[in-house]
Amino acid sequence: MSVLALTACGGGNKKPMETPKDQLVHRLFTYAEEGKIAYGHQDDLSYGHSWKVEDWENDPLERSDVKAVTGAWPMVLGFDLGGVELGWENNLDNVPFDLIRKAAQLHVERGGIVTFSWHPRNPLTGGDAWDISSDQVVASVLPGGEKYAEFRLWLQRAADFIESTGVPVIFRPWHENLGSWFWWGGKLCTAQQYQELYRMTWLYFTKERGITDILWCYSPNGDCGPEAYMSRYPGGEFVDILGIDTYESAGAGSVEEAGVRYAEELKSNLTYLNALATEHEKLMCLSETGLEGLADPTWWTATLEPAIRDYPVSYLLTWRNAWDRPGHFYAAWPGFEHEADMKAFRELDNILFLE
Ligand code: BMA
Repeated sequence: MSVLALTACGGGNKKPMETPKDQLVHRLFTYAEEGKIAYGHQDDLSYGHSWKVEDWENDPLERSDVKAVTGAWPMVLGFDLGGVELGWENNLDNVPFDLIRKAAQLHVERGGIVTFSWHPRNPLTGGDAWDISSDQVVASVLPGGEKYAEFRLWLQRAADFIESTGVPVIFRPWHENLGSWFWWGGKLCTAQQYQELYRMTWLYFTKERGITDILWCYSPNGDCGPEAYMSRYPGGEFVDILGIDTYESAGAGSVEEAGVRYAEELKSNLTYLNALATEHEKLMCLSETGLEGLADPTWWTATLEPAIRDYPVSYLLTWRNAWDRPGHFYAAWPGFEHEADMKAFRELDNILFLE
């Protein structure tokens, strides 16, 4: 306990000090209660559409596609830890972990919120997170499995990195667990194995390492219904936020039709998520969403916002603007033909950016 905490507890005041995690939980609950939704963007300070930070040590990390378009940074900054488990210097998308640490710290100092996803490699085959050639991978990392000892080292490296940031973060490991595109996906392990994997991760961080300033986000892919959503839920003790990853996809038909479909799906997902969050007394968020390439000129204000405004979504995160893949972007960038709509989105009263 710190001296400050001791002082706060003294003088007859028995109320324990709020931890950074408590503060973040309260902040997100307040957003939800007030009908506000924080906007987030993956990798925002490290690169954008056709640019990237080269010399992170001497870079103020102020550049951002979102800021260039809207005048403000995203409130939530996402990064991915893929590669940290092997001690890589850069993550799977070539962002240096030292840059990620610096950006996370700066962003919190500026008043923002940080979230980490994790696409770890496949510990059994040596492939990447998308290597689904074996359905024995989760079994292999659980106690008694052939990769258990090695996997503990992976957890250690991930925990070391998160701890080294010194800031509270929203962590959402083992995401999109109902689809079968990651080695921890629906057809690749049983529900019980999945739950053991999630709990083992939580227990290692929380109990073995004492890293308690993490908000744990459970974020299955959407469009599944409440039963499927909860079918792999690790349990209330291990989760702070109920999230959902769901994207608009072009599919057949026009851009307008795709938008209508997405908005309907989103609303039905958020309806059951809201009921579950209320029942389990958890926060809720739209942990990943977006429309790759933003072909819909009014996607932000006419599709996304109307679909989410009536739900207590504490934050939403759109995916990355790849610097080296011109069509792989989920936020507007300066010069993009439909950039005005994202600026209009930022100006809405219920959407929070980082001023
Ligand atoms: C995917 C794509 C990939 C990327 C991965 C992890 O959705 O953006 O290019 O490597 O996320 O960030």
